Amino acid sequence: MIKKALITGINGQDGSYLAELLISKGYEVWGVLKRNSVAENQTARIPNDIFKHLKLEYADMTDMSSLIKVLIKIQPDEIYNLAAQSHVRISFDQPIYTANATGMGTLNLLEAVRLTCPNSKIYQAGSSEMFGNNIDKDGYQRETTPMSPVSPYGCAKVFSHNICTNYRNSYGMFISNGILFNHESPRRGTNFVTNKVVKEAVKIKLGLSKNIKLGNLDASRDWGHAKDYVKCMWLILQQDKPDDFVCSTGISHTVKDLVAYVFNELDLDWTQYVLVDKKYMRPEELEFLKGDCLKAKTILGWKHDYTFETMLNEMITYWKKVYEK
Ligand code: F7E
Repeated sequence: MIKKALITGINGQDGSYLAELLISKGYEVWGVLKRNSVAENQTARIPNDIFKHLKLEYADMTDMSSLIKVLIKIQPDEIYNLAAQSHVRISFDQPIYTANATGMGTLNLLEAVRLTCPNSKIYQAGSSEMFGNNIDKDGYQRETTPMSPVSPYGCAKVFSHNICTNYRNSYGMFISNGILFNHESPRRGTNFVTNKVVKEAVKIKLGLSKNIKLGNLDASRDWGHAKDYVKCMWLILQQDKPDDFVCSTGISHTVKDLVAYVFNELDLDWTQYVLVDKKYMRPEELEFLKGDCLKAKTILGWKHDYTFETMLNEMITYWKKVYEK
């Protein structure tokens, strides 16, 4: 029988790659879309060849009735909860909206599933932002590392993580938490640091811009490719029992390393073009992330196809194509 999957946040970077993966595996893929005043933006990141296979419905994580309506109609085998206000710095500007969409939204979904289709398997998109500045003695964060978030977004994700574990234990529902470290691609929003740096560096190279303004250059992140990470999400739901898994590369680079690599690939000296602007700093910064994904590798058999360098090279090629036109 054909499996049915429902993706919340299908128009995001991860939603679009996950939809592609599930379609290639023969799933019937449903997505929920949040209404956007520019209709084209609702599906902007979904390539045309994928779009024609999708079944899309309007729903919003803050509106449980809309979720119930969609779940009654679809009765999905697997649900991937990727919807969120996912920008950490913006979560300081819109903390209540972030708590509602990213935190309470998960509880709305869990209740809707419990009432309408309690046997559906649920994947919850957790984040390394949940750890805050906690690091284990060996320098890594892993499933057992305590969580002390340092942003409204991180706090909302911790609520979602905990309520998912609570529903799993209380009601015997199949709910698994992914704990995903930063993951990027050409489809990443250009207000996240990787795609912002690549896009602006390519514009500088082509004479279309003079400089780039950034925030904290010393923060260090564990950056992987979104295409690799959606494979991990799928594997998590193919297990016999629900569990929690870190998904990371185990390598950390500073923002400065990222900038230096991208500008160097374009034969530019980054120190000539990068300005620091307080506007892009966070009131409280998460300084260092490096994830240990041994559990995912061992139990799920998950592995990466991309490195930090091949991922950034793909992004550089993408933006060159856009601007060289
Ligand atoms: O920042 C620094 C910034 O916004 C990375 C989301 O997917 O990953 C993402 O959250 C670092 C931070 O990602 C700029 O201060 C410097 O230290 O690309 P980002 P993020 O905040 O780590 C986690 C795992 C998620 O779950 C989130 O949803 O880069 N940084 N200058 C800057 N960041 C931005 N955005 N813009 C700058 O100009």
